[in-house]
Amino acid sequence: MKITGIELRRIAMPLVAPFRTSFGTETRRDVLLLRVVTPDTEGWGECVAMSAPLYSSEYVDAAADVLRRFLIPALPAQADAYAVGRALHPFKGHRMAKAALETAVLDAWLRGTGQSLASFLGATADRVAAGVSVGIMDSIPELLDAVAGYLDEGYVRIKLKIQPGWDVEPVRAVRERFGDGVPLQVDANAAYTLTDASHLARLDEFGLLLIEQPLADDDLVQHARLARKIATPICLDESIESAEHAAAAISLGACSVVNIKPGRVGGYLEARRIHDVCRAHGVAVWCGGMLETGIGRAANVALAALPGFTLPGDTSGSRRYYTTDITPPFELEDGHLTVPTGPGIGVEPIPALLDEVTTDTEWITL
Ligand code: NPQ
Ligand code: MG
Repeated sequence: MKITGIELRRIAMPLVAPFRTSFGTETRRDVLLLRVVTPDTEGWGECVAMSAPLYSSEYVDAAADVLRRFLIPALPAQADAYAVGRALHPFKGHRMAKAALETAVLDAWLRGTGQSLASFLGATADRVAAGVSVGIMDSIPELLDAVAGYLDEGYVRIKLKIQPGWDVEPVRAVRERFGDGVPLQVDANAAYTLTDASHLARLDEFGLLLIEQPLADDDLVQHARLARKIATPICLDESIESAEHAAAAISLGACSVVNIKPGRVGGYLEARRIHDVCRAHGVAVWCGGMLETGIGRAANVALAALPGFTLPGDTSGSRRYYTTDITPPFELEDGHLTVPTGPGIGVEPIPALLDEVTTDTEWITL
């Protein structure tokens, strides 16, 4: 497939409400979109890097820079989806930037062949269970109102963001109000240390599905130690950047569940490898989220339809984050999202809506 050029497009999307995690509060999503153009078709990719390097070392201006200076110029004249990974391999890190580029090429390529991303990846489901990530709030009543709203909308699993000072009490309050039947889990975004083990063990009585990334990103050994001190299963997010990391974490006993985010691991092909490694070891996976627009959401829903995705993901409906998405919105039906069946990622931005939120465009001729 010949690539004529690539557009880098920056958009600014206001969030429906501030989203607070242990690393900060976001009110707006500054997203980098890539549009790969070929003589016959085009393809879209969304870069999940945040404006600031708070979730990981990547941030959106750096992603745009490495794409225009190194990654895009390294693409071969004839590129299929597998060729992109090989061409980008010499460049260290920058997985979110690489993922966006590989996804845009993959989308264009699949549109050319008429195959859906879900079918290409090996999806076996036509809909996926929708979970929701609930931010840290100023008070317990405010949290309970938010959770009640999501349960009313049909979400089948609730994830509470936690940090020191906002952990046992919010979990207890949600259990007391909504009962033990609600599938519930927590995400610390690396906010604790191993010295907090006995405190984290206080979560054991609440029957949580898992605790996500309690300790630092680079601390697999300490996660393995923590796993022996608490009953709640440990799930890793930030720590897992590749299939090799997943294999290491599993053999160390650092986790029994993995959150797969294609952006964090360098793309959907690496995400599928992690799925395969985990499945072979009986480790459950689920699809994480990075407040994607409909572009990134569509591709995540396709991935979440693979057979190893046995836990509900952070694949929420569009309106969890955005009043107006740039694609036709993803909506819950009976607590599920429908897997797109059209060629490629199966959705496209609506031009007028895209233009309204665009802050910058840059065209790179290949
Ligand atoms: C997580 N996501 O699982 C992430 C973290 C996260 C849905 O909980 C802007 C962009 C703000 C990306 C806040 C969810 C974000 C972000 C949190 C990602 O750890
Ligand atoms: Mg997480």
